[in-house]
Amino acid sequence: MTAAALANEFAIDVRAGLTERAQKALPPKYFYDGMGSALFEAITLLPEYGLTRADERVVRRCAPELPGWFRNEVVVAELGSGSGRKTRSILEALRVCQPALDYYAIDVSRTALEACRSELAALARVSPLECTYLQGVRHLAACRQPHQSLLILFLGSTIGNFTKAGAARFLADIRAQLQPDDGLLLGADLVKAPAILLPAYDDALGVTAAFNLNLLVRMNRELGACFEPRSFRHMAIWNERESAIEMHLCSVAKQEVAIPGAGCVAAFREGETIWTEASHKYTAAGLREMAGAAGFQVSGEWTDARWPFVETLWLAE
Ligand code: AVI
Repeated sequence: MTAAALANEFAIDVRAGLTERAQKALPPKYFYDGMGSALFEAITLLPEYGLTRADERVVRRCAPELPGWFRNEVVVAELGSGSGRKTRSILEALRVCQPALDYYAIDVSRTALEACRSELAALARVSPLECTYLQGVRHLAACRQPHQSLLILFLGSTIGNFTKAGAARFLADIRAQLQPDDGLLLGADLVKAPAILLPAYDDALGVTAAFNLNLLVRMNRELGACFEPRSFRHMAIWNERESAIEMHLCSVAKQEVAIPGAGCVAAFREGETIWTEASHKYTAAGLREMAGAAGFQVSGEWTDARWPFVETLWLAE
């Protein structure tokens, strides 16, 4: 997508999300501008947010077992390359039997792709694909050789930020591109007590609050909006029915905010919120059900004991 198309999509989503719905909402993908990506990196270091450390621990544990699941040469593709830090141990393990390794990083963010290339270039031939996840997988499925298996990495519980229906659709769409002997390694955060989850999304230092409020700053910068970040406060809520932590931006007063770049004015009641993210938490049984429904067979499961988090390997049947 060109920069102009991305800007236009942001304006359309802002207008629809802040003026046309009973519950105002913005898609979480807009968190990740330069500042948002830096704040997310800081979140991963917070004592309250154990998710990323758990993901890294489990990836390190399962990596040496991965080559045993594949008979063919493996081509690795990662959805949402991030910094590439977690991926190191997987590439190192695969290189033991396959010294010349191809790794495709799929991300819409050029900055993330560049960071990932410099982190992993010593371990594999790194090819960045600047496109959506599905476009990237479609492209690789079409141009891979018959003797190659695709191993798709979707780590960090990013699947949790999809709606339940969206996740099911997305996984089925990925499966439709794969062949028998291809695999998906999925990282997912597991359900745990709200007393642990709530501080993870509302930390004492206020880093997650800044990450959330940065959306307002982004609208000010990119759409000429007039948000006063201090007139909103960060909220994290545990939604028991959906097994999800929701993040909201709550208006502390009745106010109207002009957003010229989106061609609208957003009106807020005191206490009204913009819903900015849902982070779904799973059970191992729920994930197995999702795998079956999408047409995968669960082949391996590795769980972290300190912060319940699972890495699950699904093979295309
Ligand atoms: C990227 N994603 C898995 C994170 C999560 O935990 O849902 C994003 C995040 N939001 C607040 N803190 C971290």
